[in-house]
Amino acid sequence: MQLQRYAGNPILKPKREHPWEALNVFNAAVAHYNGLFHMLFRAQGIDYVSTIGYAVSRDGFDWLRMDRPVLEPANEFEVKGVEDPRLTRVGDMFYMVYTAYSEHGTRVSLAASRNLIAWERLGVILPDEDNKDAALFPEKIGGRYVLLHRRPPDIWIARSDDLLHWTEHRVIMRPRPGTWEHLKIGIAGPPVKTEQGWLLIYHGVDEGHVYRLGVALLDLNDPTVVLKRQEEPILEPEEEWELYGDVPNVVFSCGQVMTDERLYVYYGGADRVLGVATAGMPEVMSFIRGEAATRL
Ligand code: BMA
Repeated sequence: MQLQRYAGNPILKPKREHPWEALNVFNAAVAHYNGLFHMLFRAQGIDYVSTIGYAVSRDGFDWLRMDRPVLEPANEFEVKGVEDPRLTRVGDMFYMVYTAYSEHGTRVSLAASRNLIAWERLGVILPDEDNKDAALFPEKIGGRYVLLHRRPPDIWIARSDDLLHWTEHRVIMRPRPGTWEHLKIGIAGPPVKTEQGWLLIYHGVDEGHVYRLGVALLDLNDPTVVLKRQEEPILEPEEEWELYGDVPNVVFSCGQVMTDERLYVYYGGADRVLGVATAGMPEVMSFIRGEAATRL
């Protein structure tokens, strides 16, 4: 499976007239709900403090954004920014898992909303450890909430009864040595449910610090089991705005949407702008159903 870039990329660029999003807009979470695409994106002004903005779209390509952030640093764990949102709808609530950044380091934090604009903080959910790249599954599995997170260099899973206290931490995927994901891996957006398993987009970093995207499939009932994992990346930096920006050679995703027709993967290019790349359902299904190109 390979992603095809949208010809109109980048879909979102920094806006000089708004200090909070004047320098970089990147790493976005996206949900398709009530016929609209809803985006939460990471924004930075020239002070490099990140906030989270909101944008909305009919088709997933043309976006209208709000002129103010929906989440700004608000406590001692967030002094240097709120970063890299991952958005999951569970029941009738939206949950945003994000990185709180401060002198304490990076902390996985959770906020909840009914309307995607007004967010209520539930706080740091993985305390006392540097962690990031976390997202909630959209439903309970075996009666418990499930979270993916990252203890470098691996992707981890954890379970909870109340979303606040997380136990049963286990590694589910490690980097494959000598490949495009040699140094470390972390999830992109939350897993997408299919009949054959949870589709997981993830990022990998090589020894030259190039960020690429890959794809895996996790067992529906036991997501610690990796059923498939494609050897080749599904997207790697090629365009000028992916090669040059604030951090060079980066395609980094925090979210995707799957409709009946296709998979839309939203990603930051070089930590400066936002793009989208897609795959048609036949291509997605050939990865999910196919035998080829799998080495765990
Ligand atoms: C990661 C995260 C991302 C960023 C990437 C590349 O550690 O901080 O937000 O896009 O590095 O700089």
